[in-house]
Amino acid sequence: MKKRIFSGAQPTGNLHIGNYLGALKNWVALQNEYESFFCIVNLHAVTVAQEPKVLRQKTLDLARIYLASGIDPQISTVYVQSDVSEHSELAWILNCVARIGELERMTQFKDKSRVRGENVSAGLLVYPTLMASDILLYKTDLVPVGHDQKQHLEITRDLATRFNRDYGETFKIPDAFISPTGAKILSLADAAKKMSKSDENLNGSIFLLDDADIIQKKIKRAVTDSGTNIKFDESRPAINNLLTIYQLLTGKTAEECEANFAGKGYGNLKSELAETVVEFLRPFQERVKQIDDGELEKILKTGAEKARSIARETLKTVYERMGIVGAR
Ligand code: AQP
Repeated sequence: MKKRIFSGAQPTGNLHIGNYLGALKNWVALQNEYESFFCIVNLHAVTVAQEPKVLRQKTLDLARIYLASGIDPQISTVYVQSDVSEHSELAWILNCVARIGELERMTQFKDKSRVRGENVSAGLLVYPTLMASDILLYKTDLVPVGHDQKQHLEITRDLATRFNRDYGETFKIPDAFISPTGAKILSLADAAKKMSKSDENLNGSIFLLDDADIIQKKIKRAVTDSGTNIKFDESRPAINNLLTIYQLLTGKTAEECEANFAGKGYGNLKSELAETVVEFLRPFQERVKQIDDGELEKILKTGAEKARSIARETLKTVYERMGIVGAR
């Protein structure tokens, strides 16, 4: 029996090259080795207000992006989170297992609630319990995510362990898969921040659907530093970041990348990187356009049916263990 992976992305804003390099690229690489579940987590998206029409559209657009990235629906299960109501049902149970204090300590909650002040939904606080449900329903072995989700994986493990202790062995304890390179792609405009969909400064992110002209402008404007040589060096995050994107898209080794830019200036790095990104995204964007609506609907329906059959079994065990029985 193959081991299982689960992962997902939110249909909020536009996916950027950080989402691709930190998550989707690894999903594609792992899908042959693992039984894979890739979810469009639209219920996570509504932890902050979304325009209904836009959310509906972005949900389908994100499914197209999964497929264009190389997720193969013949071997992987691709579905929308709200189509499998067991995610919400288990989230309620885990809300009752989680402690308010541990949820309040989550960095993502602290960061996002600081920006929103009074206007913070209870959903944002319990975001990690919904994420834990996503993962635990499938008895997931491995969760490929970017570095920003590491803490949410840890709380998932804690909740599963606590439930198992209190109600008997039920959940598999999942491991995070965080790639050593690309798990935290930084903003091109501010190397102190990660590249982010919700960043108001659009120059910080290369979106997967940006056109060639915009990509070139954004990379040309990217912040650098006062040094001159082009080497991987974590103490020079801006250059390190540009080189990392270049390395991951070309598949070259770190030594090959450094040799390629030996004796060259930042201008060369930027123009070669821009060309690399444009050449990578051109066929990707073509594939996005070619995905047929009817075909997509079928893939998501089949995916939801498969996911539901597994999720239902896990939830049944959870209810039995807890003594939750109804009249039907
Ligand atoms: N900058 C990043 N570098 C590497 N990986 C990243 N991920 C996000 N940002 C980076 C990974 O992408 C996957 C899907 O992310 P998500 O849709 O759950 O959104 P997020 O983690 O909340 O990050 P975003 O894209 O920046 O969105 P906002 O701005 O809305 O918070 C995850 O595996 C994530 O780790």
